[in-house]
Amino acid sequence: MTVTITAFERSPDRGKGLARDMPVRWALEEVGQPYRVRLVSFEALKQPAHLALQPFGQIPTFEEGDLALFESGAIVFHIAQHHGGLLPDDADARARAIAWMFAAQATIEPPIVDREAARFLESDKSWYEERRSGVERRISRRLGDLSARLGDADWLDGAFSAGDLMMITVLRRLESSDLLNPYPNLLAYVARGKARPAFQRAFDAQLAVFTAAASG
Ligand SMILES: N[C@@H](CCC(=O)N[C@@H](CS)C(=O)NCC(=O)O)C(=O)O
Repeated sequence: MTVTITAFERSPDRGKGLARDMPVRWALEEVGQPYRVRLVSFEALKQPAHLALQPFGQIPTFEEGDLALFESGAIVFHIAQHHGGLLPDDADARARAIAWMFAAQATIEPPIVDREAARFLESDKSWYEERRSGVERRISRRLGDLSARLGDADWLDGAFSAGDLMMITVLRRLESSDLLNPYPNLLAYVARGKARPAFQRAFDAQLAVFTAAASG
C-alpha cells in the first residue's frame, strides 16, 4: 500500500529540514518504505480537508490505506512497529527505545520550542532577555543530563533506534544556536545521525521541495 505524507509547500525553515515531516521521511528512508508527499500550503492546512487528517491544522500527516495518522512521534512509532530496523526485537530494549522517543518530544523538545516561540513572538518585550536566559538555562539542564547519560556511546541504548531518530531530530533545532557547544558528545551524536544515508536521502528530498518552490 502506498504511503502518503504531507509537508509544507514552502517550508519556513528554507530547506533546513527542521519541519516535522523530516523525522517521518527519515524513518521511512531507514526502513526502505517508498512514500509520496502531498505538499500543503499554509492556507490549505486550515481547510476542512486537511483538518480531517490533522485536527490542529499542521503537518505532517501519514496515510496508508484506511489509516490516517498525525503527530510525528506517533507516525514514526507506527513505522517502527511495522518495519524492521528502528526498534529492537528484545521486549525490554524495545520499551527503552520507545521511552527515548517520548523523552525526545516530552522532555527535551518543550523548552527548545519555548525558546523559538519566545524569539518569534516576544523578542520586542522589555522582559525578553530575562525570559530567554531562563529558557536557555532549562534547555542546558536537559542537555547536561542527556550528555551525561549518552557518555561516549554512539546511541542512547545499544543500536540506533527510533529513540535516537527522534532525539537527534529535536537536538537539530539547536544547531543554529551555541547551546550544544558545551557538549561535544551531543554534537558528535547529532553528526552521527546526520551521516546516516537514510537521513541524507530524507534531507535531500525535503530540500528539493524548497529549492523547487524558491525557483518556481
Ligand atoms: N506535535 C506535532 C507538531 C506539528 C507541528 O508543529 N507542525 C508545524 C510544522 S513543524 C506546523 O504544521 N505548523 C503550522 C501551523 O501550526 O500552523 C508533531 O510532532 O507532529
